[in-house]
Amino acid sequence: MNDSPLYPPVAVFDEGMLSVSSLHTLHYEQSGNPEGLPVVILHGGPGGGMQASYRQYFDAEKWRIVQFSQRGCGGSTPFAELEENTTWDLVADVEKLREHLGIEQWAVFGGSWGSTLSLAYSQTHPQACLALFLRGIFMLRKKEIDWFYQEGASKIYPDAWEHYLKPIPENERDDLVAAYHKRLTSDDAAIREEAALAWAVWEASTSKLIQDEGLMQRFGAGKFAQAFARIECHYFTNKGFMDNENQLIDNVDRIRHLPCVIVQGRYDVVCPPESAWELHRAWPEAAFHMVQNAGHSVSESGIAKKLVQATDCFVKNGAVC
Ligand code: STX
Repeated sequence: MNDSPLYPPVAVFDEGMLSVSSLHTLHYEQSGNPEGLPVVILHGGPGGGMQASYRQYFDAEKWRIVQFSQRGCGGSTPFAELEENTTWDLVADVEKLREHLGIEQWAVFGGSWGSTLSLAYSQTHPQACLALFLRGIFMLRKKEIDWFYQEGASKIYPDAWEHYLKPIPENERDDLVAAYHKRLTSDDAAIREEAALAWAVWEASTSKLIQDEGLMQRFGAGKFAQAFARIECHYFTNKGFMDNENQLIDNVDRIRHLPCVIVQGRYDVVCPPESAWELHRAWPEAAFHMVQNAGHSVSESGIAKKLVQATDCFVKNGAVC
């Protein structure tokens, strides 16, 4: 019996590489119905890369699903590149892709860092957006970074935390993001790789309500960690390239007219519910779902169910639920 809330796997009908600067080229894919309602999927990290499974949150007969891998990750090139890689570069890239595909307006779907980028993009280009589907809210503020990379999540996962601390000598542990940044940008590939692996496995160890060994292995395999860890740490070191800490909350008024749904796992240790709650308070018109039996991951069934329900509602009725 298949009780997954997700739609079945969806085939790609168009794929390409879009040059967005003299340095960066993005890999994108379109799936679903070419005549359907357009949606762009913004993946997490930053540096996580697009996944085929993200398409399964949409009815492929009704949606024109657009995905791409953000600068420096997935199939985008150059791999793990930090130059010309900022929040505002990515916001401009989303617009370049929309124009390249001849789409007037689209819905925006993003979780975790994808929610950060969805807010930054829609607040910069509200006229291009139809609706927002947000999950595992992350606004890249100091308290959010500190909780996960310095002290907080450490108390819930002390065992995984030991592995995260391992590459960093004791005398550098008062600023772990800075200590990691130094190693992730080292000229020595072995130092970069050790740090990237420990950083990525920490996130994989804490992403689900029930720890998933398979996810830990996937985050630790191949080149994934190099892009994920380097790009995340680069963004966090630079405070997300925001003008101020509360920018994404303060600018909610720019997007408040848009239908929006916020889905949050109660036991999300990577992006704790406080941020989703603050966004909900700043934007009470947005539908808000606290999923009681879920952590951070988009694949957890309670989260997936609410997201599929929301995309179904919007494509049928033009409203979120
Ligand atoms: N970063 C969390 C985030 O955006 C703080 C994220 N965590 N895991 C992911 O993204 C992927 C599943 C996309 C790798």
